[in-house]
Amino acid sequence: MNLGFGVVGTGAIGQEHMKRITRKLTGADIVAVTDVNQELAGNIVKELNLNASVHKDDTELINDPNVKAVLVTSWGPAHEGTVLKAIEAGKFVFVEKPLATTSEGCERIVTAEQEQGKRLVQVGFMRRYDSGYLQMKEAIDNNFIGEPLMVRCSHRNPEVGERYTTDMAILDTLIHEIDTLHWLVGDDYKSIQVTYPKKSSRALEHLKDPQIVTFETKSGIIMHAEIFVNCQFGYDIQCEVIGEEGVVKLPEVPSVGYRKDGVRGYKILQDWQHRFNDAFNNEFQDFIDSINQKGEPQGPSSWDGYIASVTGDAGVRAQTSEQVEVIELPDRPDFYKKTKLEES
Ligand code: NAD
Ligand code: NAI
Ligand code: ISE
Repeated sequence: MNLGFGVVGTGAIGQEHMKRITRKLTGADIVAVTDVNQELAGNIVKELNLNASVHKDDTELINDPNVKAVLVTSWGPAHEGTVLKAIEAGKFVFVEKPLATTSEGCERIVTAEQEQGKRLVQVGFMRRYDSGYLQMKEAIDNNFIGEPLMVRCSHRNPEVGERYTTDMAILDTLIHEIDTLHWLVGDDYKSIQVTYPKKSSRALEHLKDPQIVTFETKSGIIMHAEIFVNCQFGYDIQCEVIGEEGVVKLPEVPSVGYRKDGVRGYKILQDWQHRFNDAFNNEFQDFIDSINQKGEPQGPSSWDGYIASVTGDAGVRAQTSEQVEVIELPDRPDFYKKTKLEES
């Protein structure tokens, strides 16, 4: 039987995910939706021609017996409340990042999930499903470049709006690198430092942009991450791991090469939707298949959401102090033993 999704938050990414579940993937249907903007929720049901109930809020949606998995794509501050209610009802949850906006909130979720007794939650850290990152991880795990020593990466968005604040560079944007980099090299973070290069004149008054983040891991790997969210030219994600015997680099997204007007070039993507479309498809198909075939999700867990949040908090402290901030990570409980993706 298909997995019945109830969607909480039918905004930009909620609509994207609804389209992929109904049009691209197999094994699941959208059976219910809700949004604080009820008109928006009703309109998307009509637009996609879905046989889905429109509920007044997340509580009513979670109590709908047709809903077996809750897709949380509301804005970040609303995630924790919905995830906790879904766990209490024993329903599976796919929650977009962040798991919750505070590490205390993430801890409450981790505690509730363990008390409930089995893994129910997967967090939307889709880069672990991107074929480029997976190829890099396979090479590192197979010792192809020897011991990793350094990492260099960039997370560039063409521009951001007025609501984007300096801390969001860590909590909304770098959060993807925070999750991906330690997974890639199989190590834990020890410290984080933020430095500010010359500010771009394209950044709004209130925003510090670009920023450079330096992580050190427990084994001594140094990782430099550039966050530049007004870079103008495109959505550009770069990553390179330098090892004792070689280097692996994230592949560029293929695009048609051209020669025109004296230029030899390639187009650069402009948004995360296109850059990570395949990764989003893969993460959802894995979530659906794991639940349908094995009875629980196996992708990034609420523990991964929690340690990303603890690391993000240290990053925000480092933005203010401009000093090296220690990252105190709790031990991983047996309940959150390594997932298949991490073992592969
Ligand atoms: P959005 O503002 O377009 O959509 C959010 C929707 O949630 C809105 O329609 C809003 O009305 C609704 N909403 C808010 N609070 C609600 C509540 N309590 N109950 C029901 N509905 C509620 O936002 P978005 O860009 O779609 O982002 C949503 C989430 O997705 C965020 O957590 C964001 O961090 C995440 N996101 C992840 C990625 C990624 O690359 N993985 C990319 C974009 C967004
Ligand atoms: P959005 O603002 O377009 O959509 C959010 C929707 O949630 C809105 O329609 C809003 O009305 C609704 N909403 C808010 N609170 C709600 C609540 N309590 N109950 C029900 N509905 C509620 O936002 P967007 O861009 O879709 O982002 C949503 C989430 O997705 C965020 O957590 C964001 O971090 C994450 N995201 C993840 C990305 C990724 O790369 N994985 C990319 C973009 C966003
Ligand atoms: C957004 O929420 C995302 O998750 C995107 O992947 C990221 O590139 C962007 O900076 C965030 O705002």
